Order: sequence, then C-alpha cells, then structure tokens
Amino acid sequence: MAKPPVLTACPLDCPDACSLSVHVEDERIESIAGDARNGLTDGVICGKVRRFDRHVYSAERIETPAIRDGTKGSGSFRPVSWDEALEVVASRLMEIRARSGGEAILPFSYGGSNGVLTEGTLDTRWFHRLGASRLRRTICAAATSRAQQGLYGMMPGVDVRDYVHASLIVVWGFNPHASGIHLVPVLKEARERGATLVVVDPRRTPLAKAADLHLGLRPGTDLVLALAVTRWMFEHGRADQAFLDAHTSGASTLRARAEPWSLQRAAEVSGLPSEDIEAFAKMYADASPAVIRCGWGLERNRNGGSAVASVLALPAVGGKFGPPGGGFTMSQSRTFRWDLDAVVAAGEPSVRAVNMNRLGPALLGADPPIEALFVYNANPLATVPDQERVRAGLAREDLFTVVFDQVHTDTATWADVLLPATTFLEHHDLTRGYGATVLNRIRPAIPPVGQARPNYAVFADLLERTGLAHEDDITDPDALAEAVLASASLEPEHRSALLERGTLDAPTPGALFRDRFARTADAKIHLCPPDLDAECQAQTGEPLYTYKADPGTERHPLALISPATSKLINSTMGQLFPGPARVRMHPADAHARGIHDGTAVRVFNDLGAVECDVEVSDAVRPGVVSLDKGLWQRHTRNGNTSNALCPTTLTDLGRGATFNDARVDVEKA
Ligand SMILES: Nc1nc2c(c(=O)[nH]1)N[C@H]1C(S)=C(S)[C@@H](COP(=O)(O)OP(=O)(O)OC[C@H]3O[C@@H](n4cnc5c(=O)[nH]c(N)nc54)[C@H](O)[C@@H]3O)O[C@H]1N2
Ligand SMILES: Nc1nc2c(c(=O)[nH]1)N[C@H]1C(S)=C(S)[C@@H](COP(=O)(O)OP(=O)(O)OC[C@H]3O[C@@H](n4cnc5c(=O)[nH]c(N)nc54)[C@H](O)[C@@H]3O)O[C@H]1N2
Ligand code: SF4
Ligand SMILES: [Mo]
Repeated sequence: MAKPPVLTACPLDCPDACSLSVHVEDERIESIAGDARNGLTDGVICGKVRRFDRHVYSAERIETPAIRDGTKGSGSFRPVSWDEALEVVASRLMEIRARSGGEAILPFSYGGSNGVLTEGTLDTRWFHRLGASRLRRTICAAATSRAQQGLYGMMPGVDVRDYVHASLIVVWGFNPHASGIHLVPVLKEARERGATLVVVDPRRTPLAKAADLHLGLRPGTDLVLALAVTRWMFEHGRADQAFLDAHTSGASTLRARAEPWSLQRAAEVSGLPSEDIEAFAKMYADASPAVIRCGWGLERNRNGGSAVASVLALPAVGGKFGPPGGGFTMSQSRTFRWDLDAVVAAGEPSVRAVNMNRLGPALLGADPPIEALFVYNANPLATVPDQERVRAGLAREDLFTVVFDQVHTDTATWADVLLPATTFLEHHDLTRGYGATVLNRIRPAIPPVGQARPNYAVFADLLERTGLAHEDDITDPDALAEAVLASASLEPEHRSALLERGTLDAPTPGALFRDRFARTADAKIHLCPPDLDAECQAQTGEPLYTYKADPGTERHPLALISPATSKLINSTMGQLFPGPARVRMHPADAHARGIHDGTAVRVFNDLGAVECDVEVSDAVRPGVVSLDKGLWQRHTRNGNTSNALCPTTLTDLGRGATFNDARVDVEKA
C-alpha cells in the first residue's frame, strides 16, 4: 500500500505560504505537490518548490561540518565532527568575548525563509546572553512595516480572495507573476467579473502588459504620484470628509504636504503623462470597491517610507473602506500575533545595533571592531548592498566567520567554520503567511541529509557549550511551538484546527472600518503620525511626505533596479540556476550607447561594476536598467551582481535598504 503523503507547508520568503503534500519513499523525497488546505493557493504551487528536491539533494549541499584548510575565500574545507566544529565555534567566540566584549560578535541573519523555531527564538536567546551586537534586520519590508505600523498599527488589510468583489484593482510595485503567483488567477477572475486593473511599475511586467492602465513611472517617484492623486481628490471634492472626520487624524497635514504636487509637477518628476495621472485619479475616486495591492518595489529607495505611507493613505482619503474588496493589502502577517520576547525572555539588549544593510562598512570600520561573524539563514555576499565592501570585510584575516547553511553559497566560500543546516523538509517550524492569512506547522518529511542539523538543535547545543543555558530554557521544537502559540492567545477552535490540519486559514473577519478598525491606540488611521514624522526628520532632515530628488548624475544617469525573478527566492536555489545573467535595457538607451541585444557590457558606478550581457527590451522604461535579484557570482563574468552597484544609504523610514537607488552607466565591455 502506498504510504500517505507528509502534510507540511512552504516557509520560503513568499507571500503565499502554500500547503504541501510530500511523497516520500525509503526516506527520500519522491514528489512535492500543493494541497488545498491553504484556501488561497488551493493546491497550486510554483515550479521552484515542486522541484525543491533538487535543492535538498543538490551536489552543492553542505553535508558535514567543516573547517577551512586553505587561504580565506579559497573555498577549501576539511570535514570534521559536529563536536569538533562546535567546540571551535564556542571556544573562539568565548575567547573573543573575554578579550574584547560580546559586541565584537555579530550575528547575521534575515530569516525570510524561516519560521519562529529556526529564527528569532533560540538564536536570539544565545546571542543575547553572549552580549553580542544586535543586528537590525532591515534588508526587506523595513519601510513598508514602519508605514503600515504608523498609519494602521499593522492592521491586516483586504483578504486577497475578496478582490473578486472589487471594481478597481491597483497593483502597485508588486510583480505577482514572480513574487506571489496566486494573485494572478484572482485578478483574472475579478477582471472577468468586470474589474479594471491598474499597474504601477517602471517595468512593463506581464501584468502591466495586460492592464487597463499601466503607470510606468520612474523608480522612486511613487510618492509624488500618490500625493498628486491625494491633492486631486481634495481639490475636486472627491475626498471622503465624513470618513476622514470619523476614522482618521492628520488629514489636514497630509493635504498640506500634497499641495505642491499638481498633475503637471508630478508628471515632470515621475515621467508619466499628466493625463494618465488625472485619468488614474478619476478612476480611483469613482470606483468602489477599489483595492490597492501594495508591494515592496516602491520601498527600496530613499523615498520608500513616505511613498508607502502615501499609497496606504489613499483608501482613507478616497473613502474606500467598507465593502468587501475595498481598501488595501500590504503585509497580512499580523493576522496572527505572538510575543517572541516573552518566549525568549531576552528583552531589548543594551548593546550596539548594526544595520544589516551596512554589513560591509561595519566589517571594515566598526569601532570597536567586529571580530566574529555568525551567518545563518542568509547569504549576505549575494543579497546585501555594496558587495565589494562585504567581500573585503569577509576577506579580513582577523575575522572569524561561521557560516551555517544548507548549500555552498557565495558567503560560505569565506567561512572559517561551515555548519550544515537542514531544509524545511527535514525540520520543524511554525510560520505565518504575509500574503495568505495562514498559520502553518511545518514538519519533517525526511531525516536530515548527511549530518545536517536544524537551527534549534545547533543553538541549543551552543547555549550549553558556552555555559549560557538556563535550567528552564525551552529547547524542544514542539514545546517551543507550544510556547509561541500560547503567547499568541489563539481562539481554542483555531488552535485545534492548527493541530489537526497543520494549517490554520483564518482571514480576519468583518468589513474594514465597519467591523474592524486600525490597531493604533485610538483605533484611528494616523495619516501623519508624529513618530513617523520625527523619524523622517531625523533620517533625512525633512518631514514625512517630502520628495527627495533622484540620485542620478551625469556620469551615472541610469536607474538600476533588481526585482525578484521566478527562478529564485532571493538567492536561494541560485546554485541550480544555470545563468548567465543579462541586464535588461531599453532600446533607446542601448542605441545611444551602440549596444545591441547580446552585447557584452560593463554596468558601473563608483561602488563597483558588473560584467554581463545585455538583453535589449522595451519591458523596462527608458532610463532604467534591470538585473535580477538573488544572482550568485557564477552568473556574471566578473563575479559581481547588482549589489556591487547598490548603495548603503537608507530609506526615510525604517532604515531599510535602497537597492533601487543604484545609479549606473553601461558601456561595451
Ligand atoms: N519567485 C520569487 N518570489 C519572491 C521573491 C523572489 O526572490 N523570487 N522574493 C520574495 C521577497 S523576499 C519579497 S520581499 C517579495 C517582493 O515582491 P515584490 O513586491 O514583487 O518586489 P520586487 O520584485 O522587489 O518589486 C516588485 C515590482 O516593483 C517594481 N519596482 C521597482 N522599483 C519601483 C518603484 O520605485 N516604484 C514602483 N511602483 N515599482 C517599482 C519592479 O519592477 C517589480 O516589478 O517577493 C517574495 N517572493
Ligand atoms: N540587489 C538587491 N538585493 C536584494 C533585494 C533587492 O531587491 N535587490 N531584495 C532583498 C530582499 S527583499 C530580501 S528579503 C533579502 C534576503 O536575503 P537573504 O536573507 O540573504 O536570503 P536568501 O538569499 O534567500 O538566503 C537565505 C539563506 O539561508 C539558508 N537557509 C534557509 N533556511 C535555513 C535554515 O533553516 N537554517 C540555516 N542555517 N540556513 C537556512 C538558505 O540556504 C540560503 O542560503 O535580499 C535582499 N537583496
Ligand atoms: S515559494 Fe510561494 S508559491 Fe512557491 S510553494 Fe512556496 S509559498 Fe507557494
Ligand atoms: Mo524580501
């Protein structure tokens, strides 16, 4: 009789959080399929995860702990036992701590592909007790979270399944064909029912091509577009004053800050025809239900926080909340809330904080210096801005680097100690979706490959070895999951649904601003929250909603963006991607430089250069070039990827990354 499949879920950094059904034969993965327990994804999964067995059994899988036996960066390692590897890690870190203090140790992780059992619990506890520097995890969603928190107290927005009721859908800085594929059929159905689709994106994405209106603006100018629409609505009596009076504060400040943005001026800055901006404003004012799906493409620049705040303010100004399918969707992750601090009992450590976007400068110049780096759940050499400085930092002879990963990433090449990690098919986890409103219990389908170990086992061991474990520490994954769930005060029926089905699909019920309200202290929408205003002022010298000009120069006039590709999840699975990378460029920009499709080029600025081939394509607007995010060094001629050109400047809110503020030029190689 065939064995029943293992029911689990996908924790990769993707909004959709699919339920999975995994067939296993003789402790090996036979096949991975979706199943219908997640109502949004309904059994459909992406090609990447259907073939995730190729990652699990990859030739580049790290199967044993190992210690460097060549020069730094040579990638040459000698296998050792777990005991030996962890003894080296524990003794080196304790020696550094005794000599220079805990802050000389820097943990580095993001954990977008991890749930709470493998990120933010035992690891946090250990690094906290070591007194290690704290990492600000701001590489993604820092500006969006600040804006959603400040305006709405992280209130979950419209459930994606309710989009079928909408008469207007605006997909703003989000590319569902790569980044969240389950929105695509929902949009199709909504349009079959008569919905109009607007896409705001500097690229003509597949969705933009199919849209009723594509606003192909210059990167980083969403703020002026949203403020122009805001001003237009106020000016034309289309702002919903009754809603603003009842449910918001700060509307008059927002209106005053939108005042400079006439259609004309917004058109000049954004590069959009002013008629298109006006058409959009009218369309938005007229439509109900109207919903905005706000993505992450608009946050990754100097204006990112103000831009997201101004977009999230639109449904309040236009009075779009109320009917099903009316309002906005940003992150849905706070559908379920838990209190990890209570579980970890770590509190806010009084140690220095290092912004992960500035890993390179920190490794090269932090004072006091970083002497040890512990990388897990991340591949910073591929994913962090200013790649040349990150590489130079990793190359420091006096830096002790631990890399704990599943595969031999670019970062792993620079390790002193390599530790093999399990994948989500080999360990337990507990995750929540940030697009789908689901909570998922992840269970191992197969035993660990080689000697790989889960993060919770390794951090529990390190707590013991360094003498930092306490008697009442919870380390068992089931007990840890229980403790996290207990802190989440789930309804009893939700809890049993999760235990029985391994997944809980629980959209927050009720209409927005009829049955459920902002999660701010007064349940109102704060259109110009004082804390955001102050943060913006401190970060940029100007208040919230102030547009900062394009950083382009005569020498580096082209905006480089690096959006998600359907082939990878960030840099994960990069070892399976054959490449080579191609930089996409508009025919007009190519022609002006004597460049053709397939020409070998050098994309450069003052931070570095990338050598690869060109794909001439009118899918990017003039003035913009695009190189996929998540590429590895093997995918280009000179081993650099987009991050070699990305600055370490920060967003106006949340101290997030400004990848899309890279300004470059392109020449024949
Ligand atoms: N297959 C796959 N799926 C993924 C990921 C992946 O790498 N691969 N990554 C995951 C992660 S970590 C995240 S955060 C999400 C990200 O998901 P998305 O929100 O889709 O993020 P991006 O791909 O960065 O950008 C989305 C779109 O914004 C556009 N864009 C760039 N600059 C601007 C701008 O200034 N304004 C506007 N309006 N648009 C702009 C880009 O052209 C792109 O089409 O996707 C997740 N899903
Ligand atoms: N140029 C440019 N760069 C970008 C972006 C961009 O738009 N442009 N976007 C960025 C965004 S949105 C994000 S979220 C970041 C993400 O950047 P990273 O956080 O570096 O994410 P990944 O590249 O997916 O690397 C995750 C690594 O963790 C490993 N891993 C997964 N699970 C486990 C586990 O349980 N244990 C251990 N020990 N290891 C594990 C995987 O094998 C993989 O190598 O990248 C950013 N980088
Ligand atoms: S990466 Fe996204 S679409 Fe693919 S299986 Fe995971 S959750 Fe589903
Ligand atoms: Mo991300």
